[in-house]
Amino acid sequence: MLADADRLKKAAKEIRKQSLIMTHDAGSGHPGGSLSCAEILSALFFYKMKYNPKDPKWPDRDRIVMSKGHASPALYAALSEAGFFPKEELKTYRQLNSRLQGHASIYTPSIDICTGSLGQGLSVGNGIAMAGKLDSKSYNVYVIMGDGELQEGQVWEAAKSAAHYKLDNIIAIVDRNGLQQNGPTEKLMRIEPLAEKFHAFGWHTIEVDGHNISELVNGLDLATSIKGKPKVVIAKTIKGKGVSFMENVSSWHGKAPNDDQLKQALSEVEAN
Ligand SMILES: Cc1ncc(C[n+]2csc(CCOP(=O)(O)OP(=O)(O)O)c2C)c(N)n1
Repeated sequence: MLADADRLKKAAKEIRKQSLIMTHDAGSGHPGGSLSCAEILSALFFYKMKYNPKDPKWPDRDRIVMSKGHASPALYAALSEAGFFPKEELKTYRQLNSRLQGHASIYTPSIDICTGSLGQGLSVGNGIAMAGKLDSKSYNVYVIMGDGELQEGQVWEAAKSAAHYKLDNIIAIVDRNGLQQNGPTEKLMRIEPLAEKFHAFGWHTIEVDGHNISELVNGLDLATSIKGKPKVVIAKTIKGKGVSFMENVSSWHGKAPNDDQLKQALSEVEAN
C-alpha cells in the first residue's frame, strides 16, 4: 500500500486538535503524551492496520494495545476519525457512563484491554499474539508504550517471553518523548541504551523520528516484513508536540488547557 502522506498528516493534526479539545472540556486528562503519539496513531490507523469500523471485533483485525492508556484522547480521536463512532461522542470523554473513559478501556469499540496501569500492555499483547498464532490468524498486534513506562519490570519479562515464543506478529512502538510524569526519563530512571536492551532481549529494533510520517511508515513496513522475532519501533518524539507552551514541558502531563490556552494551542496546531 502506498502511504498518502498528506492524509496521514491531516489525521495527525485532527488527533492533536481533538485531544486538546477533549482534555479542555473534561478539565483533566493528559495532553502532552497524547500530542507526542499523534503521528504514530495516524500511521497505524490510516496506513498500516487492517480493521473494519462496521465490525469492531472482526476476528482478523489488527489489534492495538494502548499500553500508555493515559494518552486515551489520542486513541479516541483516531478511532472516531477511522469511523468507529461519531466525532460527537468525543464530547463524553471522562464523563460518567461514557464509552470514552479517562484511560483506554474495553468499553470503547474495538479495544480489547483496559490499560492505564503502566507496564502491562506488552504482556497482554503477547497473549493476543499467541492466540493469533494458535488460531492461524495473520493479524498483527501493535503495542504502544511510553518511555517512562519502560521502567516497569513487567515490560522486560514480557520482552523476554515475546522473543522466547518467537512472536513475530507483535510490534511494540515506544513513544520516546524523553519525559515522564515528573521529568526526564534519563534523570529519574535511565532506560538507555534502549535499542541495545531490546536487541539483547532478542528483538529486532528500528529507530525512527516519530513525527516524520515517511520514517514511521517505512519503519512499520520493515517491522512487519521481519519474521521469527518480535519487533520494536523506537519513535523519537516530543512531548506536547505542536503546541509551543506544551513542548518538552513535563507539567503538561496530567493537566488540561484553560480557555485561552486551548485557543492558542488550536491555532498553533492548525498553522503547523
Ligand atoms: C503502574 C503505574 N504507575 C504510575 C502511574 C501514573 N502515571 C501515569 S502516566 C505516568 C508517566 C508515564 O510516562 P510515559 O510512559 O513516558 O508516558 P508519556 O510521557 O508518553 O505520557 C505515570 C507515572 C500509572 N498510570 N501506572
